Amino acid sequence: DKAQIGVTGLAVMGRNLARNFARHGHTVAVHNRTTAKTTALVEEFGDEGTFVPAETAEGFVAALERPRRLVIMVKAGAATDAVIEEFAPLLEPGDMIVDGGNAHFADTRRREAALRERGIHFVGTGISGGEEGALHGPSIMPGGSAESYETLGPLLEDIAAKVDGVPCATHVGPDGAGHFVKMVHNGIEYADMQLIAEAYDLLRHAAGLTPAEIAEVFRTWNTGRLESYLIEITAEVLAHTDPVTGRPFVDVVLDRAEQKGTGRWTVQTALDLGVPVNGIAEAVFARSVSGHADQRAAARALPGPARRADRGADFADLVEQALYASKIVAYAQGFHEIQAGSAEYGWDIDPGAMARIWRGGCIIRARFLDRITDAYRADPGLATLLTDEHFATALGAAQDAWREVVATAVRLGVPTPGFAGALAYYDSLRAERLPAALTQGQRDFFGAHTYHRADRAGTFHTLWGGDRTEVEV
Ligand code: NBP
Repeated sequence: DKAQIGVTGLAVMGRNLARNFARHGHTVAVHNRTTAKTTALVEEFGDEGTFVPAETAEGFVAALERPRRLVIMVKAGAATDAVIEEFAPLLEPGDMIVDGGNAHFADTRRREAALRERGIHFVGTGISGGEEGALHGPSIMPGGSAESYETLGPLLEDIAAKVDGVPCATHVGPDGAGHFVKMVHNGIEYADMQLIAEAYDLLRHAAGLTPAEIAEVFRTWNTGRLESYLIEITAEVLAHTDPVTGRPFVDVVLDRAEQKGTGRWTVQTALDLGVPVNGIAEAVFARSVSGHADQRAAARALPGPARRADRGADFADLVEQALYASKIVAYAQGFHEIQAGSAEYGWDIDPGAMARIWRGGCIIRARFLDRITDAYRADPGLATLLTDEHFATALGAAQDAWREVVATAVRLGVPTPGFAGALAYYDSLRAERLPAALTQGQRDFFGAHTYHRADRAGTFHTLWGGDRTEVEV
């Protein structure tokens, strides 16, 4: 019997995806550059389903039923190109190559166009949820042609996470749309994590709670509107005691956050698209700041307020409100980027469907995502999530607390770039007038860059070096 699907690249992700397909009753061809991994997979997990191990690329392709569905799970970048070049010549028109790695969407667009010329569907697919998700049900964001989704979709929906019986997989849009949405998903994840970190820092240094007490606060939050995987694991991490020293685990870990790059891509792409994602950018920068040990050591003696924990335990409720409001902003910015990318590349992405497929499997899975789906269902043309009725009401109710939390942080010298940046974005969007008018005046002064007037149409320049009359240009 031929295999319905094949997976090449059997490191943690590929191996678990292959097992997931097999556990769902699909015959899975498996292949890896180093054959030992293929053999090990079949030896260890062969009883979970039907695997067809292949030692060679030819053998792997021959094991697949047509049209062939071949999933690549190798290191993103040059390895992906090498594997595509290895397999594409062996395929026939109508076959599909699914790249489940963390590719940059621009690479996916390039690969899709090149393979389309050869009649092969290239399906750049965002897969979120890490190792565990790959095995038990990830969130799956496939791009590529709608035609490819007809044959591929049912298999992907089979192995995806389910929430209320609905699979966390859907066709995102053509060519690089899937990897684009996965990228923004990761950017939002960075922002969410940063906001949670700031909440912890404030509870610790402004309210004087211990990590164990803060774990309890997060556990309580996880029963309310903030209920999410990230809040849940935050409580777990904070409650953990280092077995070596007996101290809170969070106090023995080096405070230097690392990153693999998808958050950075989200911000770089946002800059190219002209989308203000300062909440996500602050999160990327916060990780970056944490890693600059030299600057941090040099700056340690700079003056600032003593971190006197002068807020009581009731401060936690204000922090919860600031966290929820800032989170709404981060998601609003991420969805703005998705909509801008969709418009730029003609992808026609349904933003509500993205929130729906993030409800399970992935790292940012949360109760809150239903609200986003509802918001876009109520108004598909929604300009910003902030003005959706539910979110606008929540922001309105939270904004006093949000300001007080940011003011407290500033007063005590606790850095909260996420909370403060999100609040500044909120205030910028709601401002009747922005000082951008002054910026335009300066630009016209030094560079004759011209300006528009609020009171009449046309493009104008003031003769700053002369008699300062205004000319229409
Ligand atoms: P890695 O990213 O560590 O890649 C290892 C795999 O790539 C091995 O199978 C290796 O074969 C293969 N490979 C390499 Br490296 N160069 C190759 C080449 N030139 N030709 C053929 N095969 C090559 O694996 P991973 O951690 O399982 O991740 C797989 C993909 O999934 C990556 O793109 C990663 O970014 C993404 N990922 C996603 C998540 C998530 O949560 N969504 C988590 C982790 C990873 P070998 O065995 O012969 O060396």
